[in-house]
Amino acid sequence: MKLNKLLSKSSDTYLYNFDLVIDKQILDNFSNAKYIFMQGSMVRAKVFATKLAAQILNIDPEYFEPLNLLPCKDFCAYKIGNVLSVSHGMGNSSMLILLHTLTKLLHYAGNTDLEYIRLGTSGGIGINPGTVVLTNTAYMPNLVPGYMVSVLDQDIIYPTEMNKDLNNLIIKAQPDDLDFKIALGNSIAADDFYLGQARLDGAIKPHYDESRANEYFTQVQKFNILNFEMESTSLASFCYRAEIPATMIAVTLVNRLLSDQITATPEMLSLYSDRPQHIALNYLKYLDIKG
Ligand code: R2B
Ligand code: URA
Repeated sequence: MKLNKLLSKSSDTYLYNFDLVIDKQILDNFSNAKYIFMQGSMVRAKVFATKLAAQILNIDPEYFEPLNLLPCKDFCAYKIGNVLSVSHGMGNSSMLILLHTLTKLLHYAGNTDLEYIRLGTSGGIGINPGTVVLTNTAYMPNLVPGYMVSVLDQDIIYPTEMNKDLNNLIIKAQPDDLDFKIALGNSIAADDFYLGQARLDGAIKPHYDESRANEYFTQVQKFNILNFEMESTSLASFCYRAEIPATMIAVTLVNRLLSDQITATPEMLSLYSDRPQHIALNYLKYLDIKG
């Protein structure tokens, strides 16, 4: 892990975005962490914490309610053994706030060896809904691999490669009889669900028509880009720079070559959304995590 050398536990005592005053109890709560799983929604982060307790620590869910370690309204964090289940909100800006704040907290709590994995949903490109994509490299919508940030008066593009060894290990950890497909490919993180993802059904009129959107999809597929979502570029570039192994496991809810709208039933959507968690649990069981 390679962090800002100017970080100082003694002067950085209040984490604004977590509304958290750092004291000994808080540092104890976040010590001995290794595997950090991030999801957009707070509900899903809690559901995953319950599954972790049941399947990794053999705790009967009937007698266990996961405890949210954060007092704020915007993010939540549950710790089960050395696994953290946190929420990151929607979009790169929310993800970046979470990444900076959580990484500082974990650093102050004495953790030196971390892995960050986003479990998410996405729009598939040329693959069947329900397929789960592990990301190799995150792209911007303009098909540049990297993440452009405007800092001071400069635009800087940072690398966005996810960790290859981590991806391979996650795939190796899956049983042969998994009843859905996993694909390794690239992802686009857009700043928007609609025009940023080449949809035609947003509230404002796009400057492109269907045939131009289809040309774009043809280009996208040449880069082995398999899905659209909204956080992979910030996650990949942050972790690349911080030297934290990271990846994204995102299920696809729709095949964007066939539809803009997500038409799967609530039952199917719920089944699909469980899949990244299922893959993560297989990975942790393979590693024989006891916490
Ligand atoms: C996937 O789903 C959300 C948008 O609906 C966004 O957080 C993402 O990356
Ligand atoms: N999340 C996205 O960002 N896009 C989709 O199409 C589905 C989920």
